[in-house]
Amino acid sequence: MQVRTVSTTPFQDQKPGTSGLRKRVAAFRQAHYLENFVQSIFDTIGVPPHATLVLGGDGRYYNREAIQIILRMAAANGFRRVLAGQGGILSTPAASCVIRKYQTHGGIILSASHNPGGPDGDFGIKYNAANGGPAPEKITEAIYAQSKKIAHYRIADAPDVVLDRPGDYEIGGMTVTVIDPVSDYAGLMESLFDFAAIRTLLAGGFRIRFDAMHAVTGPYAQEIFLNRLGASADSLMNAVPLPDFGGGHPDPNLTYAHELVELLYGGDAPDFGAASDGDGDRNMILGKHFFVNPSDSLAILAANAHLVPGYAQGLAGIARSMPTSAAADRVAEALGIPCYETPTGWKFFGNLMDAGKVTLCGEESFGTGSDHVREKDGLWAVLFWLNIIAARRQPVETIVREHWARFGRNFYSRHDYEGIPLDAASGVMKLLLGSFAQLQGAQFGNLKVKLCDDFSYTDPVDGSVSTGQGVRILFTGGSRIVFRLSGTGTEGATLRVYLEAFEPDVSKHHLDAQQALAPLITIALQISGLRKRTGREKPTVIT
Ligand code: G16
Repeated sequence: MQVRTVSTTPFQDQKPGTSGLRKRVAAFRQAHYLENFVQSIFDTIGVPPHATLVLGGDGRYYNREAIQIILRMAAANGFRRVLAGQGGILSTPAASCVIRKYQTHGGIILSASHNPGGPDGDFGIKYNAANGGPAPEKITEAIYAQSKKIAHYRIADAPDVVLDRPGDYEIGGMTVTVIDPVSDYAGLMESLFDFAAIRTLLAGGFRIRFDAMHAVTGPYAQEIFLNRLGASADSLMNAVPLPDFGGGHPDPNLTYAHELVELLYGGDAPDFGAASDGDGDRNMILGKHFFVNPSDSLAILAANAHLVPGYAQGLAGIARSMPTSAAADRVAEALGIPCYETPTGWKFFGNLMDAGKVTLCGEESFGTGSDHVREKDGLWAVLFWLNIIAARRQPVETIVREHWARFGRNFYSRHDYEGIPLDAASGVMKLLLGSFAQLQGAQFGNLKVKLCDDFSYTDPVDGSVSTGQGVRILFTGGSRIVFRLSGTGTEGATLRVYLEAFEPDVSKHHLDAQQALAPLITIALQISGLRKRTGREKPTVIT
């Protein structure tokens, strides 16, 4: 094998965000851009003798080309084997599953998650460690530091590997094992959930609709829902993965999954609806004419986990990201288990799961998962819900309303201001950070500020500290407003405003969330001056 050492100069913008490096496809196609970042990963993690790497992506535009480059670089950097998904495909949770099952030296996942794809869309890359989870901050920081001083990368001169058939292929002395991307994952799902009960539910006329949004979960949903659970073919929509997601925005929320939302809110609606994102780690759950807020979803899964075979032995604990509502905290309290509050980003859950401190984790950003892998997992969440419904034989809405009646309702909403100028966004954050003294103890109508801070987190397992994780304005009585800048966008800045109010009174649970949160929305706009600074009258997305 001919290995070339190629001289290169650093790019200064390869800082991983909330979940890996995400940029426009055009940025990744610049000469040496992908290669520099991949070499920075290999230089940082080291390549022990006989190491195996997992490699796959969500199939978006540029996936195939990037896979071939990474294979040639893996061979040149001393990997003995790469497990690659057939066609270069692996959903993010399936990649995590494969890393863990085959105990590899981690894996590289190519995805920009819910961001649009295509030649003018986004691309992304991240390294997941040997536990199957996104590399923790100390590794991503080290990769970034390396990317700023990189001087050369290594790549083998070798032809493309055929990725379309499972089997072993040779590239420069390294074996590429092309694996079926679905089977390991589907087997894991079958080991956790009561497939027989779900099959009976579906056979009894319970109608579901799963929207794969032309992204990676299509083939997974086909195998699990149709082949293994006997759902009818019309249970799936947009199930053919496309490199540009059919021109859509593969983000399972009320705005971007509108096709599914219209069905579930229309006449003759199915009983259950769900959608997943570009790389299959997010989920949205809908009942007939009913939306399940992701924060509530985590709490409801936790409260009903005893009905699911894989979790019937009990939960060690629950973790949620800071902006996620405290609905799960109430369940943890009732179950007598701990609840951890981490910064945004699945990477913060890894240590807690590895240490056996938590079983379920969740985020307001449509992510839920458990210690079965080290990523959030869209189809897992859908199956968890179906298992609960099969056991309780109640509609989604009834399950949610009964949950609120028992635990109280955490009214919750997130307002996103997407694509605003960076200086306007940082101006808002700076203003808020400078207002703490003034806000502390301030009274707004019947709401009094109890505490404001810039959230920081000390990992209880390794003691690492993460600061600057979002501005919290906490009110007496449990209401709060959180301001945070997104770490996943590629264009300008996205300012997120998270709003939460706790309501124990069941007679008020029917209220619309925006209505219930109206006083907090007014305060948020007032104290941040965001309309003036951003020129935006309304959020781009409300969930
Ligand atoms: C990623 C992270 C999540 C995070 C989400 C939103 O999700 O894995 O942990 O909650 O981004 O982050 P932000 O608010 O910074 O945009 P995904 O699905 O994009 O990988």
